Amino acid sequence: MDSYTPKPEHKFTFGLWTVGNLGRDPFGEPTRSRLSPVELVRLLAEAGAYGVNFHDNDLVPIDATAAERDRIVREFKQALADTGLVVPMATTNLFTDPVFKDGAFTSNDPAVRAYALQKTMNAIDLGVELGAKVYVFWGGREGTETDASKNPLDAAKWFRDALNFLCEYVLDNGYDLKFALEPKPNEPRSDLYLPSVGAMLGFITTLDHPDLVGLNPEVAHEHMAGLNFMHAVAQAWDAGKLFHIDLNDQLFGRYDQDLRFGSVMLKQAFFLVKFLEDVGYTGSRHFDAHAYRSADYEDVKEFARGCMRTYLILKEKAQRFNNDAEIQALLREITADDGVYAFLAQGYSRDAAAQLRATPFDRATLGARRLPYERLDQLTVELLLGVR
Ligand code: GCO
Ligand code: MN
Ligand code: MN
Repeated sequence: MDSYTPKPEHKFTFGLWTVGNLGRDPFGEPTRSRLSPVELVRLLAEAGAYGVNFHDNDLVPIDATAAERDRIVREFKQALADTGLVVPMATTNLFTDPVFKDGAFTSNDPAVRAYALQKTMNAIDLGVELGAKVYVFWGGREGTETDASKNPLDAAKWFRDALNFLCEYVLDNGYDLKFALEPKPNEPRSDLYLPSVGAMLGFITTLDHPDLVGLNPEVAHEHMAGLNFMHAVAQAWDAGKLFHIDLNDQLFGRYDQDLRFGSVMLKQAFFLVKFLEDVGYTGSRHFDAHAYRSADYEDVKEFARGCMRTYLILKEKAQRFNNDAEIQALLREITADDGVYAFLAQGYSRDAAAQLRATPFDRATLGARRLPYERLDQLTVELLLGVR
């Protein structure tokens, strides 16, 4: 037990599909044998996780009979009770089965769109039964290879209709559940609709119940698009839409890597953790990552421990940053405000505009202002490297 030991209050969660990933890739067969949901719950409990999330079919196979479903859910609930793990989030698999080869809610086939709705209603019931308060929508196949195949306006309408229908379903059933949309730019489709956090935020404003719908941003997905993930998270937070978060790691310009949190872009991970802790984000810290294909299940456990441990180390580094006298002095210098422009704080008024027009500005002095960002960044790097 050290200060980097995960505790329930840290809200570290993993999907069944993360530690349960079999190590399959487009070029290779599985390298790990399949563990049952109950075995995965035990593995996560041993690693120190707080919660476990799932797609409907991670838990209940797509062809299960009602009796099989009931037995699986009963055994899973028992494993949760035995280990103390909870289920904060659930989601639907709308991408594995060939029926979804052209998308689910945005399939060109109205029967597939209807089936996707029915599957999601059932999966929402399952998630709520197990305690989920957040329901994620990752549109894994909501996209195209050729734009000859689909009009993006039709796709937007179908996706909107589906979310409106499902919001009503949640309200009609009195469920305490919010939706979190997860954007991704591509993979497995060539192009996915609503590819970034910003795109999703814009889309949500077009829904019938925008208050019920927020974001589940993922590190890897914004990195795949070459974007600054922390900035995207900040925008979602600013809009009151950071309902959930998928933590992992990913180099720019690569295929979807789903690496252990903080394992490659350490500085970005640091600023992300610092942001989440500074603003007081209270939702799940969900790790949507996979162990290397070379890992056995002992190493998978190390992978899970590593995600949480790195988060907690970075959290401590963020506190250190906030308490570092030299860093804080530099920040005070950079953000110094003598109050001269306080008249702009209330926004526009005729008086404020008149006062602003009458204010002289010395551009040369303003342009010559000292901004010691090199020093600040070097101090940050030294702090991260452990010599500060
Ligand atoms: C991916 C996605 C998924 C989703 C998951 C939950 O790139 O495969 O990140 O892992 O997060 O389907 O909806
Ligand atoms: Mn992903
Ligand atoms: Mn994800």
